[in-house]
Amino acid sequence: MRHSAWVPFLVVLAPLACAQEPVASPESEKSTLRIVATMEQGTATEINAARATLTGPVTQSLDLVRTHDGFEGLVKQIPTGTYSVAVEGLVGGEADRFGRMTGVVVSADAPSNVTVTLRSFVPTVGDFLSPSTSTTLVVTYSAVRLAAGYVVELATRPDFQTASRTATAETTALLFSAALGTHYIRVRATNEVVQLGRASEVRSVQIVTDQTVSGDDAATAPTIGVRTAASGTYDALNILPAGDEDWFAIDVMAGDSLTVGVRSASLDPPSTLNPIVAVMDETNQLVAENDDADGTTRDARLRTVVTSDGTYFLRVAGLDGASAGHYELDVLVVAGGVAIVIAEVHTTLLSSIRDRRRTVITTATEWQDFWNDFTGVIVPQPDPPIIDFTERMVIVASMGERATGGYAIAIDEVLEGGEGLTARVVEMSPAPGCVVALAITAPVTAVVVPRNDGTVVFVEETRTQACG
Ligand SMILES: [Ca+2]
Ligand SMILES: [Ca+2]
Repeated sequence: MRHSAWVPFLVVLAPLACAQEPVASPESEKSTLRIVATMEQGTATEINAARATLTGPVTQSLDLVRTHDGFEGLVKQIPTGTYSVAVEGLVGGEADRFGRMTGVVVSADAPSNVTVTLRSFVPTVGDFLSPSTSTTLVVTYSAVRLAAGYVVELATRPDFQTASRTATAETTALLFSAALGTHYIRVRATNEVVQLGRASEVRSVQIVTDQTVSGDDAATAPTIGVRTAASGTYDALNILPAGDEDWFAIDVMAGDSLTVGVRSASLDPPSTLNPIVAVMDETNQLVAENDDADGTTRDARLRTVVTSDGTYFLRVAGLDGASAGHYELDVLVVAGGVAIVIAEVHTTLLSSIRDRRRTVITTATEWQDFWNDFTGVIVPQPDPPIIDFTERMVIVASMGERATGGYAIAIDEVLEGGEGLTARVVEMSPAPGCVVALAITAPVTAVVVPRNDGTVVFVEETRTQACG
């Protein structure tokens, strides 16, 4: 007798279900609320369903029914009190429109009414640069009324299978991808009622590989220039995928100074790449290598003076072959020469020289004029150091007026060779977020060197100083 075995089971279940029903307190009053949802004028999408969510003394959801110009529904027997009424206009089950009325009073005296206007809940995605060499994509989209946040979906397939989702409260999102090719992006709005609104139109962007030609090793490295002609910024480069190496060749002569910088963290927006840069000689022996230029950045930077004529190689890679992203390569070749002895250095942060200068002083009169400005804020002014201008001259670099402390300038090297001298000027600025003195500064440096009647070439370098 199979049936008889089920009977006792049902008998036991029924009383339990009854006991779990909420028991209304006898004194609470009940009333009825009529919800009307109307469309904002000019909205084109056809809404095929609408759902209302009440929050207040009770929380309740109900599907509304279509009327000739909108949707409506009746909520009966709800406790009196103040409610918030949210209505989602649905397309294919997803919220295409949204509206909300707060402070809706349901009283016992008469049936209450609320009208909620439904407005678009779908963001519009802005433009990208396409094609892009950037593995960091900046996506912007329109703000949606009553949205608490946005979910940005990035996928390599138009059906958004295996999409990555980025949630943010902003109308700009930073997305990262380690893949090449077409990427698809769409955005959804979200709030306390709508978990994921209807998706925006899908936009696509191409991530392409290096636009500046690079090689994979010494044998395939393209020559980017001969000596000073190699100097410049090479952009639109990627280490992609992780493990990629970019190689460049450069022809130099013994004594040439070579500065190589790889910018990634300091790009705007910053790249995900943590670069390392290396210089190899003709026989592939490592000459110099750098991971981080200093403690404040992941950018790589090195400087070396090459010791033989011929081809040298620059290699850019991600740290431990693990990171990927785009970067810009700065190359600076200063034609050879011998570092000369700097006899004296005079430096101040508090001059009265408010402009940016690069000058050479060759007479005592010019020196006296300069000294007046150099010591401009000191009372009484000290006399200028005596310089024999038949034997020596002064190279001056000023940074110009700055609104705070934290800035400094130096001439860290003077090379002799070719047509005259090359002075390397380093301008230092405080790292973002550093606490700096609130005082106007005007950094100046002057170096005294052996007289040279050739030209003086200034080579510029900028650095960010760590806080402290
Ligand atoms: Ca590459
Ligand atoms: Ca690094």
